Amino acid sequence: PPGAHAPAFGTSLHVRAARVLDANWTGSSTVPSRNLYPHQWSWDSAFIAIGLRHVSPRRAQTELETLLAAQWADGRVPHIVFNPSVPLDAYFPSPDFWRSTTAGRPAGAPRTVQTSGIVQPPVHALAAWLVHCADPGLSRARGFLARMYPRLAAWHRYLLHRRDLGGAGLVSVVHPWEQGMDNSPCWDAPLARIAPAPARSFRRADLAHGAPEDRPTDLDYGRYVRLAADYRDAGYADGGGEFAVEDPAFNALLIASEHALARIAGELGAAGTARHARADRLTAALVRRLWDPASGMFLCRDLHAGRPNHERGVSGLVPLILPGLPREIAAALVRTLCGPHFGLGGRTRLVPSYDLLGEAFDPHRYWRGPAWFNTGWLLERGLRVHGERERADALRTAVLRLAEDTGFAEYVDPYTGAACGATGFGWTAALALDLHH
Ligand code: 9YW
Repeated sequence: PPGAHAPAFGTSLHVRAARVLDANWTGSSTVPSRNLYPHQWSWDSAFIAIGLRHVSPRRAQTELETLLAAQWADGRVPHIVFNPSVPLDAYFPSPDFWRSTTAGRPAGAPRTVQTSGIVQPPVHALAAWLVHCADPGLSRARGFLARMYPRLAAWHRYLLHRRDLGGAGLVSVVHPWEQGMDNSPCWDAPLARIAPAPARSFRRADLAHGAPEDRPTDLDYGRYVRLAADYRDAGYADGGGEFAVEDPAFNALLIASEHALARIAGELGAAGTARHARADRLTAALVRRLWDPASGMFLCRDLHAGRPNHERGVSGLVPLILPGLPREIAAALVRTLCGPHFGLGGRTRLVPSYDLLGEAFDPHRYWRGPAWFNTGWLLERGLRVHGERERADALRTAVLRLAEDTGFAEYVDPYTGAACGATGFGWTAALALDLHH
């Protein structure tokens, strides 16, 4: 049980995690990492708010309010909101790359803040609901959900209407950065078609803070830059790009958030039934389109290739968070999670981001093998939702131990638990805090 070691390190975990969140707080939002990522990131903020609600429900509300204040008129929530007081060369690509406030403010980008033009997974409605639940009195007094609801609804509308590029009801990402698992081997095939931007045409900032062998390669970056520049040059209009992928985690998070939005509507006195029904239809589309019985998990679908991609990424297990998943699919996902490809309860300390037996597996390189705490948190939740209490408890213990032992690392070697990337990482601290409560 969680309480088993709580007296010894329980208090200190709370205090240490809260300290990380304090150190990363800018006054209106929380940076993922002071050195590596000195701005506000979209899905990071959602995860951070989920943990922050245990320290300060007020700050957790502000976190989401700040992000949604940077929403574009077409409904998209940008993946980065730039902090104007941070020097331009601290992170690449910087505002002068995205040009959101120049060139006629494409797609209704906000006037007063600079943002990127791509998106990240829609964890926000789920986060808003959980933040509300932490202190409903404060939330009601501040009209938190009433102010969030129209923005969250417009965000989901953007995704469901502008991003249904495959016409099957699911949302597509148009850049690997949108899905959030930047250099996952799932993107190797769709990225191979993209002509990389010349290395001399841009300067990476990440290598100044991260070990090169833990980060994406220069060739990956060339392709990221080309795709993002093409999207920008098309005025951020959707539908014409060379990269379009239906991803299981992105869509599962949208579905979970649609269910949360239904609850938010209920709290505001409206009926949530239509939203729950839509979430159920999306779940059915997810199963129809991305479920692969042979591998016992969900796969990405590359729209340009017109077929599923057979690389096994942890993204394909994330739909376990959905309570409405057919029983036999949930059972198969649990088997896959605990089998040789992902090793839960076996040889690994935390769930890897990619197939342990995959050809591209690398225990240190970013999303090509290392274990991340946000996916650990999501799978813990999924196991619990589907009645796998013992496994959920074990995963929870592993997340808490590793988060604390590594100083809240960005990601870890799934076998040894050794820290990789940044330490004092926002969502690691926040999600450990959440699991601790
Ligand atoms: C980068 C901030 C972001 C995360 C992404 C992660 C990484 C940015 O950091 O991307 O420069 O590599 O891949 O999921 O939101 O923590």
